[in-house]
Amino acid sequence: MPGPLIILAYPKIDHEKDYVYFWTPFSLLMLGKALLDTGFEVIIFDGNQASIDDWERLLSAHIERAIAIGISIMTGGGQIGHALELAVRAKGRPCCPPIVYGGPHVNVLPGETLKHPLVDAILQGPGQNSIAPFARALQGDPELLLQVPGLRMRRGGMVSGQKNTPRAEQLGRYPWELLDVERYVRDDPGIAPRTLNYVSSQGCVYKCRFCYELTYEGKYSAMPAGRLLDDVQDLHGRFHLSGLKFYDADWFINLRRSAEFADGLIERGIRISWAASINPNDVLKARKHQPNLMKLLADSGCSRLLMGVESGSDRVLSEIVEKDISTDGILDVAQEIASYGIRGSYTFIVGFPGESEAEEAATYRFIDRLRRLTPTPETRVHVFAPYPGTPLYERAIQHGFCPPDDLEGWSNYDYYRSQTPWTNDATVSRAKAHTQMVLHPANTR
Ligand code: B12
Ligand code: SF4
Repeated sequence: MPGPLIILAYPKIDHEKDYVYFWTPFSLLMLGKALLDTGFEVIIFDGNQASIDDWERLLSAHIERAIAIGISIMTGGGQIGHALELAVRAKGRPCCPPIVYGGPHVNVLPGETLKHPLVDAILQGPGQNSIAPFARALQGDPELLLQVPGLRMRRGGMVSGQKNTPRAEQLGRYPWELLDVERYVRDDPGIAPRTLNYVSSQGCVYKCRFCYELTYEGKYSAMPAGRLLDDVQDLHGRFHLSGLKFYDADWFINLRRSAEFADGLIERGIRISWAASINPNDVLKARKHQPNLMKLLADSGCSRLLMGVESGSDRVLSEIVEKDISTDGILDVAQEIASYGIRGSYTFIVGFPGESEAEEAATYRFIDRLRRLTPTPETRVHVFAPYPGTPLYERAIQHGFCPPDDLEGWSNYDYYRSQTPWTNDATVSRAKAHTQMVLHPANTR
């Protein structure tokens, strides 16, 4: 007999037009796994795959036996607005259980989130640590709530749980049965026709000053290569995958794990194209500690590496971003990547607080230089948007940026539009003009 039910919702994200990539709600798969392992029943609603009418149907069929609804939110992309719409529909039902929110936005602005009348509780930090204790506490002694990691909840007065210590346990062996996986398999140009996304680590060790990974005590931990290989082998066979796109913040932090994974793909004969993100300093470190890494990656099917270059100005890189690398160093790394036939996918940010027009122009010149490499790299330019909790957010406020102060305000916030007084529509147009992605169909491996 199924246990008590938790409904987990990943609200829709309003993506830019013609966006070609695809995504899977890993946050909810991780929470789902923790709940299933402790005897709860779970339903996942993915707003990127289903409509608001589907949500209404789900509520009609299941809300009466649900003990909680969990909703994931990140800052921007309209996701918070869609989350509130899901909450309004649920609250309109007479038997709505408590609605708890988690995710990147909650991790950085827990107090502000909890102020909203449609929010009953928040769980800050990795939800795989907190969701099952929360569900258990809802069923039993309210005193148990005081032990739930990361909890803040209005119940009579304010109830606060313990601190949720970041650690990335329970990664992998995701409960794919909670999703219709075929709907997430995608022809990803630059990887392969049957590509699925995957997350194998949490956190980052670098300290780029605009990045969310610096917030909420971001700690790094990753699945060991062997376990990751077992999972990939299983997925490859089960869903006939030809491609894998890692969504880890930086997949290459542990160089030994990276080499073992690539080696393992070759040894086990898993023929798959794959892509992941890398910090340029990983490549420099690999030259010392894993000198054959790049060749191994290419031999194992790595077809694209995504790297945040951020700027073509050495002053911006060192004084504003703290990227710990110069433009010469980045060019050297990009040349190495290209020399193994791996396509670079390089992202940039313009409009940093204190960046001059000449420095922005240097970024565009640097992009032109990188695009002379073969294979021609993809380039994507974003306009700086200060994200709460990051060091550059504070600096942006000093430069005159006025942040939104409620959930609705944060919903329509992203880096495809000008968010600061020192950028404008022209900054956005220049950024778009230098964004060039590979859009032709993927090659089969
Ligand atoms: C994949 C991805 C996307 C996908 C979709 C997301 C998806 N389905 O997961 C796409 C490509 C659509 C996307 C878009 C954007 N993204 Co994005 N994305 C990511 C990425 C790379 C991976 C997300 C992921 O699966 N992580 C793994 C899971 C396990 O981690 P998690 O989501 O944080 O979940 C954990 C906790 O947060 C918590 N949790 C999460 N949900 C819930 C819910 C409950 C109830 C509970 C209790 C806990 C909980 O528990 C989870 C397990 O530990 C992350 C970076 C990263 N590596 O995390 C950025 C990230 C989430 N994106 C970010 C941003 C800013 C964006 C954009 C808004 C960028 C923009 N344009 O301005 C856009 C929005 C859309 C638009 N208009 O363009 C930021 C969010 C920062 C913030 N303050 O919210 C991140 C963190 C990147 C960064 N380092 O800055 N993104
Ligand atoms: S390397 Fe990437 S994920 Fe890590 S702090 Fe820098 S921008 Fe963020």
